[in-house]
Amino acid sequence: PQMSEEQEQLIATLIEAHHKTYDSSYSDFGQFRPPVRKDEFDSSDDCSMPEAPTDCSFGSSTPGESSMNSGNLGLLASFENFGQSASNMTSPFSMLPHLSDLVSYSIQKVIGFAKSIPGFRELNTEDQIVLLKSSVIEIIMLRSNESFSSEDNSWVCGSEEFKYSISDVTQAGHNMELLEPLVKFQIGLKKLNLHEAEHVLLMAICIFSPDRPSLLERERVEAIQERLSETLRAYIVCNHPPPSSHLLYPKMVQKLADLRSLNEEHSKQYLEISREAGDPSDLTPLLLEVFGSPLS
Ligand code: DZW
Repeated sequence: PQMSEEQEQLIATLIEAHHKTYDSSYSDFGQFRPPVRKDEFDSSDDCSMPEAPTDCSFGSSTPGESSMNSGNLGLLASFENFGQSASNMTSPFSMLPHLSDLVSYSIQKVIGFAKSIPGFRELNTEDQIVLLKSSVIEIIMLRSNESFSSEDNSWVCGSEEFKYSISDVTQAGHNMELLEPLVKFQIGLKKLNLHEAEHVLLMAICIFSPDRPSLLERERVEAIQERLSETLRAYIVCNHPPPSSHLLYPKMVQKLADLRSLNEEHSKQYLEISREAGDPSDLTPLLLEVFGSPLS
C-alpha cells in the first residue's frame, strides 16, 4: 500500500514526542542520587576502620555501645539491625537509589510521550492510568535499547559513571531471572535495526494494549492500537528495504510478547526488593505509586 497523509502525520507526531522525552545526551543523569558500585573483589565492606579488628560491626552507633560489642560482633550487630531499626544500617542494594531515580525520571518521560499519542488524552482518566501503569516498565525496556550496546551488553549513557552493566542492576536488588532474558531481549531488539519510526510506533502500540486488566473501554484502546499497527505495517512495506524487512512486523509483535513475560518477572522482583530494601526512601514516591507499595 501507499502511506496516507494521516499515517505520515502520526509518525511525525510520535517522533517529535520521542525527541522531546528522550534526551540522547543523558545530561540529567548527574541529578540522580549517585551510583554506588560495590567493589566485587574487596569484601572488607567499606567500614572506614581499616586495621582495627575490634569493631567493624555495621550496626553500632555510639562509641560507648561499640565497646560493649567487642567479642560478639556478628550476633549483637544482627540483632541491632533486625527490622531496619539501626539508623546507619548499610543498604544491601548499593545501586538502588540511583536506579530508582533513573526509573522515576524515565517514568515521567514515558508519561509525556504517552500523552502526546493521538487518542490518549481522549480516553477516560482511569484507562489512561491503567495503560500507563501496566506498560511503563515495558516502555522503559524498549526505550533503553537506544542506550544499549551489544558490544559488551551494557547501557551506555554518556560517561563511565553512567555506563551500566548487568552487575550494576544486580547491585540494585534484581537477579538473573530478570536480567538474562532482559539482555537477550535487548540484543534481539538491537538486531532488528529498527528505523526511528518503527521504534516509536512499537512503543505506542505497546502502550495501547487492549488486553490490560480492568480497562473500561477496551474497544477504544483496540481501535487506536489498530490504527498504529496499520501505520507500522504500511511504513515497513513502503520504507523498509529487504532483506531486513523480512518478517519484520511479526518479529516486532513477538517483542511485545517477550515484554509481557519480562514485565511479570520484574513485578515479582520489585515486590521482593521493596520488602527487603534497607531504607524505604531508596525508592521514590512515584515508584511506589506505579509499581505498588508493600504496605497498602
Ligand atoms: C543500577 C543502575 C543500572 C541501570 C541499568 C538500567 C538498564 C535499563 O524495580 C525497580 C523499579 C527498582 C527497577 C526497575 C529496573 C529493572 C531493570 C531494568 C533496567 C529494566 C528496564 C530497563 C533497564 C534502562 C536504561 C535506561 C533507561 C531507563 C532509559 O529510560 C534511558 C536510558 O536508555 C537508560
